[in-house]
Amino acid sequence: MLELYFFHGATCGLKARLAFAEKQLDYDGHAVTRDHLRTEAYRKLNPQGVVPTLIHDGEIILESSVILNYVDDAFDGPPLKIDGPLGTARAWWWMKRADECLPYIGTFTYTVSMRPKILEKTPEELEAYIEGIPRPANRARRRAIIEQGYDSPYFPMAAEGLTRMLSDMESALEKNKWLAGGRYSLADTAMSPLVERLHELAFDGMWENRPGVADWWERIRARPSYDACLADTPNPEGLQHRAAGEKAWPEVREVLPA
Ligand SMILES: N[C@@H](CCC(=O)N[C@@H](CS)C(=O)NCC(=O)O)C(=O)O
Repeated sequence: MLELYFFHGATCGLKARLAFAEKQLDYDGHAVTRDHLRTEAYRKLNPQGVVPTLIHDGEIILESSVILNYVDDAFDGPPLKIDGPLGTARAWWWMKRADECLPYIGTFTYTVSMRPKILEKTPEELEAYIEGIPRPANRARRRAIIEQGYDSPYFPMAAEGLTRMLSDMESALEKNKWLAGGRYSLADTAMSPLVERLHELAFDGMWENRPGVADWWERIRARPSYDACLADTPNPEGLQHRAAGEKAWPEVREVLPA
């Protein structure tokens, strides 16, 4: 039995769901709320209180990149790795990049779109919300973003990190059709949800001068896996992200490195 815990709108959850769709696998999906992630019951499955959590025949598998790799190894279906050591190395490089860039995506999402609603909490609720984040590093980042908004030191770091991510993608796509080689692989699965979030924020201008990324993104969106994950169950926060992002974009584009 294959079970996946995720929430609609979770970048890492989408990563795992895209891999399942690419492998054409049936699974029991448990779409949970953010509040559920903080319960004792969920933390027994995933001590960090995050998604995704995969359970396969009773074994718990955590970390989205590990899950991608596991799903490809454990099940039949179209292979999502490129043969040979170079293909494997490139796929792992991109999966590592996706993990490194996730906090930058979180910083953009929370600064631009989530912060105003969170600031509606009472001081006590806000403190309980921030203190409820299990990992100290994540807690400190979220506190700075909520308290300082665009002035937190994390925003320029995210702007630089995501610009570099797109620039690295452009370089790879100048050489190969897909990120890790001549065909779609786990590298593309891992990076798609990050670009999806920038797209949800209406920050597509970040790749207006990157034709390789623009073309790759159109090809990602044309794949059946994209519709399988997003057509019937779009991110419920998608409209909010777009409205906030459209408003923020003129100022955000000014602080993006060239
Ligand atoms: N390194 C972990 C990161 C997981 C993570 O941070 N997930 C986010 C969603 S993308 C989450 O569950 N956040 C909890 C929240 O928003 O409350 C992975 O790749 O699985």
